[in-house]
Amino acid sequence: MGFLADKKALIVGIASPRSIAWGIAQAMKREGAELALTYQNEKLQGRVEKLAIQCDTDITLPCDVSNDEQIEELFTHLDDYWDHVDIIVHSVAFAPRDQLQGDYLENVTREGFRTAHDISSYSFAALAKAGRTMMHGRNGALLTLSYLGAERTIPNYNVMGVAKASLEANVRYMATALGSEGIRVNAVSAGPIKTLAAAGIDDFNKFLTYSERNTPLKRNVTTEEVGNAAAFLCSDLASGITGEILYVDGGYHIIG
Ligand code: 0WD
Repeated sequence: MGFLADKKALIVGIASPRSIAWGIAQAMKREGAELALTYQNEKLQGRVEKLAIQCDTDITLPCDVSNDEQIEELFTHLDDYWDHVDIIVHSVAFAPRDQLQGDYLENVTREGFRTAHDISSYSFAALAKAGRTMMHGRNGALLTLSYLGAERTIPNYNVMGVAKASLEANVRYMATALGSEGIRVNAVSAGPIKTLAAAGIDDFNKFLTYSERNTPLKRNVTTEEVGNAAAFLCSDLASGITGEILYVDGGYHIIG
């Protein structure tokens, strides 16, 4: 029996088989969790439905996290299938492409800043607000994905780094707000992985090569490794851990 047996996990943020959220879904499924997957829009619906079959679920629901009504409806629909949810994974980020290149101050705009923070940080709190009732009294766990650019300046990451700093603060405030309900809130700070979202960052391939050479493990991490850590953090094995940012980056964050 896996360490997530009897857990029900809602996974938000699968866009392709390369998505970190897909690595998380596979690890959670392997450990015995029952899954529900969301898709951002109709364009991604078919792809997510195919992936859902691979992890034995027919629960696929629409959710654009920039829309409060869709977030509310997500939990209304989920309630038709499940009487509670144990785990919510938020693996979503977005900033307009022109914000993810060059000189931060030349390129950042009020609108770009707002969008990056809305979709990449606020939406985590929005999911928790809407999902709180279904998680109540279940030793629930919320998990999001961050990146080292929250703490250090990384070329071209720019406003997304500022949004990730906000997301990490969100983890701490949410963990404090939900702790008395037995709900834990954590993040995995993943090393660079080639996904659709990463392709939007200028010179991302160069950075992958740089990190491969310089990381203590001398290689980049995989979505499977991030998935395993996420599954652990959302399981009862991690019952004493909340408000934590766990690095799954081959040790890159420790180098000087
Ligand atoms: O190197 C990387 N790939 C890293 C990613 C290193 C460290 C952290 N992360 C983070 C990302 O910042 C993000 O928070 O991991 C999370 C997942 O990203 P990913 O797996 O790298 O990227 P991807 O497979 O593209 O999934 C992110 C998805 C979107 O994909 P696209 O490429 O279509 O933007 O987030 C979803 C969307 O499907 N998304 C939304 N979902 C609902 N509503 C929205 C939205 N408004 N916007 C984006």
